[in-house]
This record gives sequence, structure tokens and C-alpha cells, in this order.
Amino acid sequence: MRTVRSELHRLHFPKGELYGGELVRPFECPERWDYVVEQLQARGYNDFLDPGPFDVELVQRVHTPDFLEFLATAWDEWQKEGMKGDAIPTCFPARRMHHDRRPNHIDGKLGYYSMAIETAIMSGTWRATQSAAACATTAQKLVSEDQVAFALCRPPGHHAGINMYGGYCFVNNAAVAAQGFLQDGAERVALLDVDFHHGNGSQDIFYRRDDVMYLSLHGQPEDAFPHFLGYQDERGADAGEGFNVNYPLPPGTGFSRWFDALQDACHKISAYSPDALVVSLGVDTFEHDPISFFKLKSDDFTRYGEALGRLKLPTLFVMEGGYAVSEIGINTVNVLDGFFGTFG
Ligand code: SP5
Ligand code: ZN
Repeated sequence: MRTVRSELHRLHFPKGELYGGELVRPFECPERWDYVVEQLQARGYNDFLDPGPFDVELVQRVHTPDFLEFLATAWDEWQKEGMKGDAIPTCFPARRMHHDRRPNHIDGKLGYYSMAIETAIMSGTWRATQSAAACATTAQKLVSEDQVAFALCRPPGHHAGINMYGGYCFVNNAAVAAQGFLQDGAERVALLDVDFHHGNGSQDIFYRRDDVMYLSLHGQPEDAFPHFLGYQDERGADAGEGFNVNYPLPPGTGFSRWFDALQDACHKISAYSPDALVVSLGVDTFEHDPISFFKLKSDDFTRYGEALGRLKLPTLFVMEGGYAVSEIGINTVNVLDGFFGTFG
């Protein structure tokens, strides 16, 4: 298995994240990437590759051009206003205000395009974001040769929707990969999201489509970020009706209950008979994750990796969250080891 990763991820590391009323060092930090690389090397996954170019045309199939233009220019516009810190939104089109008229001023644009404000934009954010999406695309193309690949994306992507960012995400790497499979001839793609958080962005992008089935196990919105999407009764719309599957789970959920949901998702994936599987691989389901509330232990990651391998599908793993930094590599590579234990 080859891993596609880029050192350019280091260009994105804002000074602060608004958390608990303070600006703290962001949970989504560059050393997450280092710990994953270290564990991959320690356990024999030594085949690393730089990504090819950022494919604008492909990315425009899942995000609007105006949104991508905003991401590309937000930092410059912010700087022109003489702002000293990173770009963080402060006002929003809440209920009965205009959420479909884009303001000109950068303060208005930030609120218009964001779904959360813990995610700051800095000088290198756009270049790092492009490198992460390019990792997803390059790894997606490797799957046709090797059956399995890993896109070690940073920043992550699953909270980024058609035209919105937040939750540490700017471009939806997993969605770009799913779209890439379709462009390369797949008829159906399953996108399984095992990150602790609901992938509101992925759901947003594919909600009205039947060519990508989105399935997510996550902390229930009553109690967990992103709070405003991810309920069980969100089943898709129009052609996509029945192709969006949410498994919201309560605080304290341990492996047995989580794995029941995963097995149900695996049955639905098999019945859908996709040409490829994209796994949004967040390991913030871990018992010691600092911002999440599931109770998976490190060995549980191996167990569920085995279940994913038994699907016997061409599979692309795309890195999402995981903030128990020193264990992120162990838990991520446990999933891969489990997968290859049954995949063959
Ligand atoms: C990719 C990904 O995992 N994004 C997650 C973004 C979460 N950001 C906001 C988290 C707010 C957490 N509040 C937790 C309270 C714990 N005591
Ligand atoms: Zn997450």
C-alpha cells in the first residue's frame, strides 16, 4: 500500500483555536501528521509519494467556483484590512437574515462561507489545502493499480460542504476522491465516515445524488459538533433518497455498540455494490480523544479494520480527525493492519 502525503501541510497552522472562551493552540496541529508517518514507517508501510497537481476542474465538481475563489483570496483580503491575527469570522447570516447574498467585505464573506469559527485562515492555508486535495486525488488514482491506498491529508476535509468551510476543513478531500472515482469510470462509490464527527460537508455534497452513498457513524448532534446536521432521519433527497445513512450515537458509546452500527453500514455498502470504497478515517473515536466522547480502545481499531477488509472492495483511506496526538498514528495504522489482515 502506498501513502500519498505532502510536507506542504505545515503551511497551515493558525496561532489559535477558539475553545472554551480562550484562544488555545489548535487541536488540529502539524505533529498529528508526523505521528502517523512515524507509525507507518515503524510498521512497514514505507512507500511514500508526493501528490500530483491540484485538479481545479475535478474540485469544482464538488465545490462552487465562488467558494474556491474565496479560499484562494481570503488571506490577502484580510491582510489588506490591516488585520494582525489570523482570519476568523465574527458575524453570521442567522435565521431570517440573508444567507444567499454574499457581502463584499471580508468580514461578511468569512461569515457567509463558514459553519464554525474554531477554524482560522492564515497565510499558508490555501496552499496546504490544495496539497491535501491533491493527495486525495493522487491516492485515488493509485487504487486502480494497487486496490488500496492511503491519502494522509492535512488539513482534513469532511466538514467542508458545497460552499462552506469549518471544523478544521476547507476542501472536502474524501468527496474529491469519490468524484474522481466516478470520473475515472466508477458507477457507484460508497463513502464511509468513521470520524467521531458527522461529515456534514460530505452529506451536503452528495445529498441529492445516488452515485455516491454516504454513511456516517458519529456523536449525536444533540451533544456533538457539528450539532446542526447528522440526525438519523436525514436519508437523502430527490435521486439521492435512501443513499444517505446516519448512525448518531450517544455520549459514552463503546466499541460493541459502535461496531453494531458499523456492521449495519457494511451490509448496506455490500448491498449497494459499489465500484470503490472511500473511508473518511478519523480516529477521534478513541477513548482518550480530548474533544470527543466515544470510548474505542486502540485494539478496537484493528477489529474494525478487519471488518472493512472483509468488504473486499477497492479502498481509499482518507485521513480526517484524531486529536489524542501521541496515539493518532497507532490507531490509524491499527485500522490499516486490521484491513490487510482480512483483505489479503
Ligand atoms: C475533522 C474534525 O474532526 N473536525 C472536528 C472539529 C471540531 N471542532 C469543534 C469542537 C468543539 C468541541 N467541544 C468539545 C467539548 C469537550 N469537552
Ligand atoms: Zn472529527
